[in-house]
Amino acid sequence: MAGLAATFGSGAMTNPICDVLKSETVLVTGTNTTENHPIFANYLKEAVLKHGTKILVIDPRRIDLVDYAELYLQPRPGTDIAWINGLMHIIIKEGWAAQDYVDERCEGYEAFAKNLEKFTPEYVSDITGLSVEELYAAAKLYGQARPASILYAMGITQHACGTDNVKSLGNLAMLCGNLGVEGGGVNPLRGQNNVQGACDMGGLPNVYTGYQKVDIPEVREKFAKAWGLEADALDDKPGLVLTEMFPAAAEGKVKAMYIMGENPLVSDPDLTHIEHCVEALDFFVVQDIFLTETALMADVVLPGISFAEKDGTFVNSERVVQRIRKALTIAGEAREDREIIAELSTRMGYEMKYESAEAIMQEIAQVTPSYGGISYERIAENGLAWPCPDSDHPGTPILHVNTFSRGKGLFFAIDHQPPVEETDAEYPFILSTGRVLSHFHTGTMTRKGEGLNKVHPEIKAEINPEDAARLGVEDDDLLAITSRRGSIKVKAWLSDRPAAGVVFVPFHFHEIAVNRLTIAALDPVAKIPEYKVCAVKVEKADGAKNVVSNKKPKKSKKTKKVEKS
Ligand SMILES: Nc1nc2c(c(=O)[nH]1)N[C@H]1C(S)=C(S)[C@@H](COP(=O)(O)OP(=O)(O)OC[C@H]3O[C@@H](n4cnc5c(=O)[nH]c(N)nc54)[C@H](O)[C@@H]3O)O[C@H]1N2
Ligand SMILES: Nc1nc2c(c(=O)[nH]1)N[C@H]1C(S)=C(S)[C@@H](COP(=O)(O)OP(=O)(O)OC[C@H]3O[C@@H](n4cnc5c(=O)[nH]c(N)nc54)[C@H](O)[C@@H]3O)O[C@H]1N2
Ligand SMILES: [Mo]
Repeated sequence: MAGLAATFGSGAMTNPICDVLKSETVLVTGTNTTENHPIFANYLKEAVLKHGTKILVIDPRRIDLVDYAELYLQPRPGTDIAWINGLMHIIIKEGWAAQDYVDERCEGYEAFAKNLEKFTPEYVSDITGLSVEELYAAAKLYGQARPASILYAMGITQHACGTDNVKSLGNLAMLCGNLGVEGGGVNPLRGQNNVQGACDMGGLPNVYTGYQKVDIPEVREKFAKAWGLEADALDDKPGLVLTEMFPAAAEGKVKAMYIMGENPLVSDPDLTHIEHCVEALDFFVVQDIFLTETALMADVVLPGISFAEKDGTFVNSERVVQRIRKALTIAGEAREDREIIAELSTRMGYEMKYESAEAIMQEIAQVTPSYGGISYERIAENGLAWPCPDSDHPGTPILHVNTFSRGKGLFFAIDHQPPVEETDAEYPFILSTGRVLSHFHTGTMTRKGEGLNKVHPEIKAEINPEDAARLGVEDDDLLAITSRRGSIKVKAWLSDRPAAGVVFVPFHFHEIAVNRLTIAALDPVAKIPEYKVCAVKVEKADGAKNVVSNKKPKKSKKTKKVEKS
């Protein structure tokens, strides 16, 4: 969001999902689409098979979508700025850039173009491991196509230079005039089912709903008025993001924490450090639908209920606000998240009462310009894409048509930045982490599904056969993978998906917690951790082959009282 907002003025997917059917080329990078966005991947396959779309995959791991690709490039992890700059260097030199579009709609071009001069194919080849020929072929495939779309996900963002990676993709799309057009765009595939909605609703430390900034006095006054408060009652200082809160807890600057629908004791980087941070808290509340690893450390657990048991809306990746409807009623003491929040607020002295989820949507529409025209009535059948400012507005499937949200699109001059932790003689492998199709994140939900556990009962480390041969390791042998921060044991899966020198481990299983190894190096703007690159050593481990169980972790001593969930 930070990268796209700086470049275009708005940090969301620019085009609808089905637009890839109209693209001449789709650049797919840092998204393992078939496993993590399988519905979207179906559109990509349809585009290739029925509409002549060409797919260019650039990913350090040979993902399944490569089977549908016109061209596949396998760069070293953490070298995206270099190859993107390299492609743009070639595109300008070959005259494939959309100069009229650039002159008319963008700014900052000169400094940007100057910076590209040194990114010659040879220089880029040195950094990325890609050949000069590969770089030319990729530049041609994207650079000559109109319209061309870019899809990306965590392989681009989860780096200490994640924001700059995103800005670089923005540069590339602007240079070729691919914004504000059907079949074009820069499209971040959002992750959690409603992460777009959570962001839209101000689930960020610096904005209210619809990205209205807390440091703008008129915005604060408007919200104060809507909530019946004094004009100056609301704080003008942005808060902390998740990855800043934990270190702040260790320093005693954050004393209490209330976590809702997040399991950071499995999902955050450098877990051993996170545990220390949580132990330093005076008071810790967790609101979840299951008793998670994180909930086990809490002073108080507030049991919530799942998506299937409540009314509301989810906003999908393409900004479409859609209804979800209550399908189940389950007896018990668990309550809707919104009811718990309202009740807490009321007990803390600010009475909050909403009769229904719909009443909340009415308030959202009143205080949020981009949601002004969204109502349950209008989205009863089909959703609406924001911005949708009033009740006659049809919604906005494509952003930045005619003009960018910020006026002109802004080019940035960006330099290659190596990963924070590079390999060396002691830690010679790059560790990359991510997901598999059958499991979701920390497994709280998917690991309770019998079918999914049959399909994917355990987690394995993908290792290139060349490395495995050197280590004397065969399929299912136990590996010890160690970083400067911790060590795990995990079975080997010999696979040519990762290149030699790279191992890939999913983070889904708490008992093989790969986040013991990952580094909490943060992007300076977005504060996203560098989950995709750290240095490890890989050894063949002795002893029994790894046995995976579903047993709950031991209760932490700190747990005082845990409500039945
Ligand atoms: N089945 C399933 N689906 C999910 C999820 C899940 O847990 N399970 N989680 C959801 C969530 S919240 C998210 S955020 C999305 C994530 O969706 P993805 O981002 O697709 O998920 P990852 O598995 O993290 O894959 C990242 C991709 O980036 C590549 N990559 C790694 N390092 C680099 C690099 O340096 N440069 C580039 N260009 N690529 C790199 C990896 O090889 C991989 O193909 O998935 C969502 N969908
Ligand atoms: N090594 C490594 N680590 C990563 C990543 C990676 O690629 N590599 N990816 C990162 C990314 S992109 C993400 S998004 C995070 C995900 O990390 P988390 O968000 O911590 O993981 P989830 O397992 O999705 O946790 C969601 C929690 O919400 C609960 N829940 C589900 N529905 C509801 C509800 O309606 N109400 C309430 N109150 N709770 C509910 C679930 O039981 C679960 O405990 O992981 C990050 N961590
Ligand atoms: Mo995510």
